[in-house]
Amino acid sequence: MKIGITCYPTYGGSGAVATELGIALAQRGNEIHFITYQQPFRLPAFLPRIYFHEVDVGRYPLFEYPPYDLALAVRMHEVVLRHDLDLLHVHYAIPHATSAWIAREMLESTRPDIKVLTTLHGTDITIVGQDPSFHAITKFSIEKSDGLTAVSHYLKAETQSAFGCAGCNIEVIPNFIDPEVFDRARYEPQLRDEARGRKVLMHISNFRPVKRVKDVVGIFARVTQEIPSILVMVGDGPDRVVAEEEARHLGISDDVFFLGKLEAVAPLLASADLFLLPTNSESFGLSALEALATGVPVIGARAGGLPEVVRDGETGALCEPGDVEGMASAALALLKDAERWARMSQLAAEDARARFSKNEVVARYEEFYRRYKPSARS
Ligand code: GMT
Repeated sequence: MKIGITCYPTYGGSGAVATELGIALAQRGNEIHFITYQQPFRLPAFLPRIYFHEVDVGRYPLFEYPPYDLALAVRMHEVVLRHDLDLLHVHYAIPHATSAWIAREMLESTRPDIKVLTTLHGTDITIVGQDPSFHAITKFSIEKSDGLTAVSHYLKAETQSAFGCAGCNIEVIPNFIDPEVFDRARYEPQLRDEARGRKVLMHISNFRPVKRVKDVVGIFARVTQEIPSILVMVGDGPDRVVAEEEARHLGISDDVFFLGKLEAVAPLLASADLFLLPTNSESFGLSALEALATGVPVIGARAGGLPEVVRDGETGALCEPGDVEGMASAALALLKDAERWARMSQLAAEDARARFSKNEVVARYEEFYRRYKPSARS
């Protein structure tokens, strides 16, 4: 199949999933065309059957806000025609599903068979899409998509209730990991100089307010009082300063390491003892899944789709959002019991492989595509 994929190419779960999906689909013989404003961050320079089409937004002094959505629609229209695509698959509803709808309208006379598939990832539904300035267009774009997937059952239900489309046919296809990449046994220990024998707690995110990074620091502060530890913070975003300030305020700055945005997180995860994800409402929690697959138990919030990924009490521990004390207690209990930690670590890696392995999930996407691919095409 020839598939156009649009996503946010920058650091973040939806872009990571879309890019890994495109790479895996190309490895299985499909032709993939990424249509985005820059090369997706997880896409290496060149891979067979993968092509990148940059969206260039024309500038004009009148434009205070250059219309990216329109430039994206024009590029989608052009790539469909030039490369004879079978499908457009967009990740994150806003504005990608809207641009794809415009492109499909533009293709009405030349390629009336082209279908638009949208994967809903999280804040496109739970935050941004519910903002009054975007609600109507998000609802419209969801309803106009030919096929819809959501990364968790939670997100499917949230979409149906927030946009009043109880009958919306949304298929749940979860995010996935490559078991060969997220494999604890594969990597040499990292962070030796930083940890100096202490436990390693880790958090990876885009440091947006919803992630509650201040809570991450708060949980760590309580843990390190009893068990000498370090906190490794990977990623960057608006609340990084909030976390840095909290670490200073609590007098633990020297034990908190901000590493910034890193592409390859698997080797670091392989050196972690616990992963912290206290997000208010995580639709899935790809970083938590990557941690579990690497044998790192997750301490997080019992909210959103995270309980579909982390088995509470078996592969990690979940508390109510904002319950810093509870999460710290759960972390301490686990770190104090080496046998329980080892059992949980093993089960986490096994469970992630059993339910979220790349080959099985990508095959589900292929099966989903086949339902929408123009029938006259081989
Ligand atoms: O929705 C976002 O905040 C952005 C998005 C991203 O690009 O990182 O994250 C969402 O999609 C990920 C991939 O499907 C999920 O793993 C994250 O849980 C989800 N984020 C939220 O729901 C907050």
